[in-house]
Amino acid sequence: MQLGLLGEESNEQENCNLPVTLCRNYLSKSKIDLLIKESECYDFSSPKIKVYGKQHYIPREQVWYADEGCDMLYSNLLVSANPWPYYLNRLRHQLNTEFSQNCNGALVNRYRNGKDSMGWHSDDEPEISIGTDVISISLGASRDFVIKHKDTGEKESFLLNSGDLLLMHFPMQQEWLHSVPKRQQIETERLNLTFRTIIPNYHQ
Ligand SMILES: O=C(O)CCC(=O)C(=O)O
Repeated sequence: MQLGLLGEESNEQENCNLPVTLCRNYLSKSKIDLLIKESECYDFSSPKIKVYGKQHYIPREQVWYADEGCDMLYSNLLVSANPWPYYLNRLRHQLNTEFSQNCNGALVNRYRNGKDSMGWHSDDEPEISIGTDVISISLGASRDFVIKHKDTGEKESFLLNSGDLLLMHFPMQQEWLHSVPKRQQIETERLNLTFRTIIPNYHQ
């Protein structure tokens, strides 16, 4: 397990006892702008999910882009694979090459402002291929990303800025929870792209 801090100019990697690698400024300004522009055409929605027996809208918007057959069950909702947008797909191929992954889907989360959030959870859906990493890219407003160990309660927080990349290494999802807490003072939007490897046709 490791925490790596990779800057654009240095390939230094710091090893701590945490299951993530953080690459600061992974994306250039022009790539960030292209992805944000493209996201204006993404088919976002804010589905209702059941929490303690009551229906609530999720406190953010999301959309799932993936290869055919890579549908995902998310918060008990079956989300069909939407065909890849051009720049998101190019980024997926770049990440797969650079990080030796085989990601075939990306969940795009839109936090409209600091009132939007993501509660404690793990990306441990059964259709996620065992042994794979989840690659997370941040665009727009900076937000805290917090991880908490399921047994010890140990917590770490990372401020994720536009262009940063965070790798969540296997088996982090089995051992840790993560969340993006509300930050009332933030008025601008953040996008998060999480690239995952799904077992094709798992839900068919
Ligand atoms: O927005 C983030 O940084 C985290 C997103 C996340 O937790 C998820 O997609 O499962």
